[in-house]
Amino acid sequence: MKITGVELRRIAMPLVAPFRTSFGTETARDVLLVRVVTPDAEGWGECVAMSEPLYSPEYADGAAEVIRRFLLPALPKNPNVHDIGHALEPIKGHRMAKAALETAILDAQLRAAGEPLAHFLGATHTRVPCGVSVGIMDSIPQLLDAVAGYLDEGYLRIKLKIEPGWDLEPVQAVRERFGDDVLLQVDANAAYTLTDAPRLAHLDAFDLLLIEQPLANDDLIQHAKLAQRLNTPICLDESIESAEHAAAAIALGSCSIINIKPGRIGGYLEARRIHDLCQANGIAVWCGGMLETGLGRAANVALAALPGFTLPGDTSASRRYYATDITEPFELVNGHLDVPTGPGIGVEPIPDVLDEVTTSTEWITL
Ligand code: NPG
Repeated sequence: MKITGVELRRIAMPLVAPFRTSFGTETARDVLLVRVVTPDAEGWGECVAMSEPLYSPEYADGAAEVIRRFLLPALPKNPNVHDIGHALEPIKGHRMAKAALETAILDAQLRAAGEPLAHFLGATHTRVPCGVSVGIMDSIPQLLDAVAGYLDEGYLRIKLKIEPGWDLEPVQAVRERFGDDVLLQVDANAAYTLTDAPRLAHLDAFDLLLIEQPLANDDLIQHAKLAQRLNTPICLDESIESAEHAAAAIALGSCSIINIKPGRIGGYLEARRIHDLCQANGIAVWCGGMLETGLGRAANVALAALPGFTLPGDTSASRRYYATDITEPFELVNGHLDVPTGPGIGVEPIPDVLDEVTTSTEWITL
């Protein structure tokens, strides 16, 4: 498939409410979009890098630079999506930048062939169960109000962001107010060390689905030690950047669940490899999110429809984050999102809305 050129577009998307995690507070999402143009079709990829390297070493300006300076020149002349990972291999890291470019090419290729992404990936469901991620709040009453609102909207699972100083009390308050039937999990974004094991063990009393990424990204051994001291299953997110990392974590006993974020681990083909590996090893997976617009959300929902995704994902409705999405909004129906059925990722940006939020565009002829 010949690529005529690539557009790098930056958009600024205000969030409906600040989103606080152990690594910072977001009030708006600065997103890099990649549009690949071929004679037959166009394809979109959303880069999940944030504007600052606080969650991972990658950041949006850096991703744009890596794409224009290193990834585009490394592409084969007529790339097929299956060759891209190999062609980009010599460039180390930068998995968010690689994922955005590969997804745009995959989308263009599938649109040209008339094939939906969900079909290409091997999806077995037509809708996916949805959870919601709830940020750190200023007070417990504020948190309880937020959780009540999400449960009213129909979310099937609640994930609470935690950090030292905001962990046992909010979890206990949510359990007391909403009962033991609510599917509940926590996400520490690497905010603890192994010396916190006694405190984290108190979470066992609350029958959580999982605790996500309690320790630092490269602490696979420490996670394995922590797993022996907790009854709550450990789920890894930041630690898993590839299928190789997943294999190491499984072999070491560092986790029993993995959060797959395609935009962070190099794209949907690598995401499927991790899914297949986990399925073969009896490890449950679920689909994470990074505040994607409708473009990234559409592709995540397609992935979440694969058979090994047995836990609800952070595949929330568009309005969880954005008053106006750049695509038709994803809406919750009985706690589920429908998997798009159109060719490629199955959704398009709405031109006027996209123009309104665009802060810059750059065209690169190939
Ligand atoms: O629903 O899209 C979503 C966000 C879910 O909590 C969520 N994402 O650590 O998993 C995370 C967190 C995140 C958001 C991480 C943005 C990095 C950037």
